[in-house]
Amino acid sequence: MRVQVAIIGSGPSGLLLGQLLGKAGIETVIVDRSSREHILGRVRAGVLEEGTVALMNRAGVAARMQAEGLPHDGFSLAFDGRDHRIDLFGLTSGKRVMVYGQTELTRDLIGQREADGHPTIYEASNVTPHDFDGTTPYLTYDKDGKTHRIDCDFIAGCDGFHGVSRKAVPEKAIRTVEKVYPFGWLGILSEVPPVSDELIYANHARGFALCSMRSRTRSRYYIQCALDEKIENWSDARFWDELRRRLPAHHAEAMVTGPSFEKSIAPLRSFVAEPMRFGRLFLVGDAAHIVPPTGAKGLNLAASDVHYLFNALLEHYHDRSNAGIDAYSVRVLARVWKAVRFSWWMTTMLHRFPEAGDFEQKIQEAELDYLTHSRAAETVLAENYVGLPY
Ligand code: RFL
Ligand code: PHB
Repeated sequence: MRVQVAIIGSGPSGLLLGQLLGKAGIETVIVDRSSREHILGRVRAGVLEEGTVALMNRAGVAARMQAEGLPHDGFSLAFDGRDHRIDLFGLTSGKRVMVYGQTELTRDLIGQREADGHPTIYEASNVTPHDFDGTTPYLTYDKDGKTHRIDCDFIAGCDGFHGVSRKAVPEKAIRTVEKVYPFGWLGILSEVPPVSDELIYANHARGFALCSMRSRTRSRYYIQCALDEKIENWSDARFWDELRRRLPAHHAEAMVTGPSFEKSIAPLRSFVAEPMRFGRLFLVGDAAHIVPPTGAKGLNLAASDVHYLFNALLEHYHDRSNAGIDAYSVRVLARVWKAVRFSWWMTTMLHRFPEAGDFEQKIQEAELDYLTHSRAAETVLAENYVGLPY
């Protein structure tokens, strides 16, 4: 098989890139190690920046998101028993975010790819990129007892943090920077109406809590937990009790509870690999960078990477210019590092760190107090939360 762009990974970055390229007449194949069912069943992010929404529109897959997604103009910072609303819309001259689950976005992209007849190979093992430092790169993978080969012009490594693309790069050619946080998030999904119309990010002595949603009837809630916490120790009743204790009383009293149908623990880390291009191999999304979920940036960064790579490939194929390809890594990393900084800052401001002493605690309180009394400080938060421009 031969295509112009071979994409490793059928997550949001691989699918969105494939869809944009397909619409522009550039041939792709997507190769993923997981099954279609597994990919459609993953529960992850929920908040889309306007840039991500615009890319979904450009890819021609925005109809259901526009109909069912929930535009949000603000969110609450809850601490000291009260709410402080961050007026995203007012602070950013009219920008907002869209609450729409990554699971739904993935479903829309896979549905459109299938309708358009572009190929995806699921359950491929030993996917390996070859010769990307020369002019004739190719991928190999095993399936049905055979090894297959895909020749291509470029390889997009959209295969997440645990993928093969980053690992295929010689160690001396890549630099990684990492920070692991001393806690995780325990999250549930439940078919109950959200406690509030807007998201609530809560700082509490017992630990951080987040009230999010997937629709007007489906809630997504998270609590900060210890890294060695075991999911079996968290009955639904224990989760609801702990969540209520971390929220201001009026929210705790209004909370509707019910059985959870998804429950998982995710560790928190910041990670960046530099550069993000190696000859004809590009790293995209989680394959190159991870942020803690507190700023809702992971999926949105994957989308902005796709924006830069798509435009670079368009320039290559349509304008015969490699300027965008040569600039890809520098452009992407400039935006990535600002989101890494913002996600770290939100995480630091809102979580309880096990090793924090009186000094760290007082600084955190001062940070929240400043934020709630300075429009300039609120504007910085809002501008980053809705997403820096690209
Ligand atoms: P993905 O979504 O991880 O997709 C990668 C795809 O590559 C495939 N793959 C391979 N294929 C072939 N060969 C291999 N060796 C392969 N290894 C992996 C995988 O099967 C998969 O289909 O990366 P992508 O597309 O870059 O998208 C990034 C986003 O998924 C990610 O940034 C966010 O979901 C991060 N994230 C969250 N972000 C938020 O903004 N808010 C959240 O609440 C939030 N929660 C989460 C998250 C990420 C999580 N992960 C990665 C474990 C919760 C979790 C649990
Ligand atoms: C989610 O809805 O899953 C979600 C929302 C906001 C975040 C993180 C996760 O910051």
